[in-house]
Amino acid sequence: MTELALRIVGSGAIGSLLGAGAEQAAIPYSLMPRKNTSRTLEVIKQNRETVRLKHNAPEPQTLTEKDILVLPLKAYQLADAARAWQHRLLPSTPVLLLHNGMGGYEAVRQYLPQNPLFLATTSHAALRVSSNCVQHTGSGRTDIGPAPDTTRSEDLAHQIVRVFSACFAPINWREDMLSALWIKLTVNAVINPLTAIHNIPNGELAKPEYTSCIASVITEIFRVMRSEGYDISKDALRERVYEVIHASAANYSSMHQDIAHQRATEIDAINGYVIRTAKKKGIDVSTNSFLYEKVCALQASKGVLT
Ligand code: KPL
Repeated sequence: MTELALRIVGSGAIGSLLGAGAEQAAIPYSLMPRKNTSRTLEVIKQNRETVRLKHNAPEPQTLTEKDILVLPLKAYQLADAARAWQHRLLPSTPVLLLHNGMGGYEAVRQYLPQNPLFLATTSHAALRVSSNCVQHTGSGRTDIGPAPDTTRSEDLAHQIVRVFSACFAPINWREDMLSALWIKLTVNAVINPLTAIHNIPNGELAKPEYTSCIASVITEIFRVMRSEGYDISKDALRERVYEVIHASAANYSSMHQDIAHQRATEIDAINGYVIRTAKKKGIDVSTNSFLYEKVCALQASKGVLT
């Protein structure tokens, strides 16, 4: 059986890491930067091995069901990417979203109403260390599964698991991806704004001075999740948050990096999503709102246009 070919949009840290995995596993792929660029790209793996990526390799004009369009982008870039690609996909071309925060699949759906859509979240960590080099800074796991409105195809699910297990292991197939995304949202809603606001690596958040703020963000999201029908305990959410704080202690979060490089952050898709969902249910999320306002003010002070 032929492998699905990975058509990866953008050349961000996670997209590059995926490309490096495909290169090593001899899986057909192309890495398609959003802006035209001729630079080469290297990925330094955790064992210090350097993988050189086929950058700007010729890409097919139309993607078929033998391709999977992978969008490892910022949440706010997804709608534009889907609009740009809509005329180059067949209705049967599968599309995979890999981003922080929530709301991505609704944004993509307006342009790709029929395509089988898959959602993923990863705890692999990678960092762009220079304009042409990405480093894999932390091993993790990737949850993948269908979007809620995508009808189940056993064959496609197997193909996706096979190809991603070969280049981005370990893979955990989940039918309930929204629940996995809410848990990751909680992790990001704690770590990302606090590390950006206080200009600290993730591990500093284990210090007692952050305990009560972290507890409050988690309690608020727990209430919102419950109101949305998710059956999870506050302890399980807290455990996951601290697990990631410890596992990624030396890393700087993506929001910290965005602020440091004067880029727009994903605050709208993270704490902003919590606030919008809470508002519909009349739930108080004042700590999430406080962090949201702080990050917006930081962005404005750096002259970032959103
Ligand atoms: O996803 C992340 C991010 O930085 O965006 C975490 C898990 C917080 C790791 O840094």
